Amino acid sequence: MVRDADPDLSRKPAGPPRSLPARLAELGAAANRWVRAPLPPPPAALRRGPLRRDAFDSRLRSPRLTSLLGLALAVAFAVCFLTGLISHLIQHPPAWFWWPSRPVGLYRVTQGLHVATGLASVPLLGAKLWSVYPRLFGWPPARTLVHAVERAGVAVLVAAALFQLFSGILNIARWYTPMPFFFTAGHYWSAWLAAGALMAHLGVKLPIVRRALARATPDRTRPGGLTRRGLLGAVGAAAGVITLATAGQTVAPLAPVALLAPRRPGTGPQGLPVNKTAAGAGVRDAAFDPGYRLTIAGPARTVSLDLAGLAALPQHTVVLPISCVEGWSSTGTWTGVRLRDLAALVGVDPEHAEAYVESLEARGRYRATTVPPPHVRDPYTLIALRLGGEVLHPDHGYPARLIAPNRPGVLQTKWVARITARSAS
Ligand SMILES: Nc1nc2c(c(=O)[nH]1)N[C@H]1C(S)=C(S)[C@@H](COP(=O)(O)O)O[C@H]1N2
Ligand SMILES: [Mo]
Repeated sequence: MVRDADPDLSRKPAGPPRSLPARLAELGAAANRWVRAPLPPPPAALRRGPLRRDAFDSRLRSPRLTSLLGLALAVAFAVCFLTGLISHLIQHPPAWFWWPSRPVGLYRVTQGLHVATGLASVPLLGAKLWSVYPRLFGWPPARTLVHAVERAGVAVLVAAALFQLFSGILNIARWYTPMPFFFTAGHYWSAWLAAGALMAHLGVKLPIVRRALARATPDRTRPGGLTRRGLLGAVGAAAGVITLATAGQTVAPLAPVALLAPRRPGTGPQGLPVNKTAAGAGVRDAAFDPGYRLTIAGPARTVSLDLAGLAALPQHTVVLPISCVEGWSSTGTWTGVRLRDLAALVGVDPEHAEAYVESLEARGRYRATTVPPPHVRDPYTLIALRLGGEVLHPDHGYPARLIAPNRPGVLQTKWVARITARSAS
């Protein structure tokens, strides 16, 4: 290959010495030529099986098909990433992060979208990978260094995307055996990997996508065979069926057709699903112990209340959902004591208070939680004693559980034993 008009680096420059920026520009140009230089071809003897020329002859595959699937997938991934990020930030809030307590069902919507877009991505990703997988056997495997780096980026993207979908589905199914790592951390960091690789991939492919979508290329599929429209319709239908068969876990009217959802609203004791039971948490004895007291500690005093003492405080009733990170949600009618009243009881101004709520549960990741000021202040935030008019079922947190508006289920601590209130300002 002849390269024209490139300055010959070996020749001494004529005239005054060049500036540093000029030298850097030359170095950059040389590096650019080097990484784009053709790599030596691999031995031709390896060119067998799927690596042989024209091993894949489906005429259904085209840049247009791949672009359409890729765009749908990019939208689904973007919604899934952003809603997942919100959920992560609520659970691990950095100092700058602020999440409101209203609207009460906002988290139910964002997390419902997170799980729905993740599940709809399964057929989209499957079809997208099918539309490009012959490239896996492209020859030569890497034309230039740049090409090799781009392919490595695609490998990271595919691996991270598959990992996200598989780990998310395993978490929905609560099947942790195949995941010998902490799901939340793995799912979170791999999401950044997928997002970064996706941005790079989009940057590289955007010109191709634009070209493929600019003009309506004729569908050159064989007569009588599956058409592009047919394939896209089937993929869309698959995504639709998956969504319909799972959305009922959070959209109550769809519950009867939620055949793929492991948890559904209205099921379980007192009409509410249960993730961890009282027996599973090892709190049955402590919960039914007549010596049970709820301890509220504050800067002014510490108060211990038995069940009669709690029942003697002003009671309030609110209608709030439990919105699990796994995508299911269910509305309950809760009655109990306002957390803000308990903060005031121990000498903390409830308008600017933070509360640390601990469970009878001795171990377990979700045995304690911090309730931030917007939620302590909110009159809907209760230490609930009753659900649907009845005394709390043991599996729903008897004798007392936290229920707050617009919060992930994992932060709605059950079997509350101790509350520490402090001023947040
Ligand atoms: N102490 C304690 N509280 C807990 C949990 C837990 O494991 N331990 N699980 C949480 C999770 S993940 C959810 S979704 C809700 C479910 O509440 P429910 O069982 O009353 O529906 O409780 C939360 N409260
Ligand atoms: Mo949950």
